[in-house]
Amino acid sequence: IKDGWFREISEMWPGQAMTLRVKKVLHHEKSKYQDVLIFESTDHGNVLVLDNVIQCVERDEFSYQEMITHLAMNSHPDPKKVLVIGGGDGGVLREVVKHECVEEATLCDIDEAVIRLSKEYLPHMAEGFKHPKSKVHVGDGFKFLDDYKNAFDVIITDSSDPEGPAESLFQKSYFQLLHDALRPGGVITTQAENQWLHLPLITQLKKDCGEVFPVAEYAYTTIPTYPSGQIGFMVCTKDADRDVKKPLRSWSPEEEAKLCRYYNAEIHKASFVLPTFAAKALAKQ
Ligand code: AAT
Repeated sequence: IKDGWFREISEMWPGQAMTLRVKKVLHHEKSKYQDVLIFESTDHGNVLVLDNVIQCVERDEFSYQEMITHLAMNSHPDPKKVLVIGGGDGGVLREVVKHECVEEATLCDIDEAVIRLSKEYLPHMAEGFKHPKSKVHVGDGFKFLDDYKNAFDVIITDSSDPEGPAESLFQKSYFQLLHDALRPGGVITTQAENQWLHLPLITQLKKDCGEVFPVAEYAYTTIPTYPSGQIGFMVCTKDADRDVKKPLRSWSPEEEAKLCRYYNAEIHKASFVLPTFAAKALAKQ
């Protein structure tokens, strides 16, 4: 923070930086795994920052949390057991439990500080923790998954960027663990970065996922406070005949408008339509 502005400077997006004006620093600590900063911004609500990278901003978080969740949930016919890896703010959990078919939603984040501080400073996201179907485990997602085979219908990896504790969550061996932890017909989504900045990484992710899953597609959402204003997801399933680009289940338009502010059945389909430069790069995989 310099002169009252937070700047998100990182080699992961060279020569550019999102800048937000700070009203007040709410909390700052070094947890066991990362530097955790929470501040109130002048115009965008409260902001969670890990190792100087913006993780969520109250004003636009719903775009990311809804899309990473409902792209997976609505590509499964009847998700009952759901796992979230990362997502310590609780926002994805909040979205998962909107689906009444869910019987159990487990979250595994590596950093207890993120969970503890989100409950205090990001209550609208952390409400996901309060739901009777929610369970929390603090630990490394890679290690956690290794203990589960044939156990979940949907697994959502809401992880930070590959530099830091989330590095292993971008490896091919991780996608194999995800695959094996799914029940037949299971679906995963993972945080899969930005087309403008990380096309080589996305190309690799699509290749790795495509070797593990019979269906592996890239979709994206718009979000002003993530680098370059967009972030993508790998959406994969074990079911070779499933078309994840079309929602298998959907709410009525009235319900949808009550439950979601970004996701709808039309944007589910649209989110897989890529600009030509990205489509070309990914088509090779
Ligand atoms: N919904 C908020 C968006 C995030 S949060 C990423 C979470 O992943 C953090 O809470 C972090 O503690 C957790 N995490 C990191 N590594 C691991 C791991 N190995 N196992 C389990 N959880 C982990 C993502 C923001 C994306 C930013 C885009 N620039």
